[in-house]
Amino acid sequence: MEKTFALLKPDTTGRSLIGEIIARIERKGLAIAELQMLTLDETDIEELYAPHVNKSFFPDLKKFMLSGPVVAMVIKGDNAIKEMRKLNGATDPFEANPGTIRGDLALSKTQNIIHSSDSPAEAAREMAIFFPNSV
Ligand code: FUP
Repeated sequence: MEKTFALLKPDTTGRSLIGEIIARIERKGLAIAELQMLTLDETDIEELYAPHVNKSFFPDLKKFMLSGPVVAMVIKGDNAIKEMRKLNGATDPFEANPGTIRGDLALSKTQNIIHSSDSPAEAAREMAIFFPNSV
């Protein structure tokens, strides 16, 4: 059984879409193995987005990620990493297909509802940040 890390962003909590997103994940057959609602600080954001800290969009991304509570989760199931990426859809909601979380529910490349790990190495790294006892 593979595990991945996912994070519902401040637009999800602000728009009361937590249930909508978790329902989609569960309907697919994936299981929520760990879940925590929290407000990130700057260090959390810099750790989570370590590969992006020097990108031009990072200041706006950081401001958005600080703007409200998030829901951190460990998600478990066959091919969980790739299945979650398919459920999410493309990073830019304009490119994301209808039927995906971002395609159905978002308009902005920054405010795009959900993050999930893109590889086994990133899944392990990101789970260790938020759920150090579960890895
Ligand atoms: P994803 O793995 O689909 O979340 O996307 P990336 O790792 O490419 O991007 C990380 C985060 O940076 C995305 F959630 C959204 C944000 N981002 C922007 O805000 N602007 C951009 O131009 C690209 C990415």
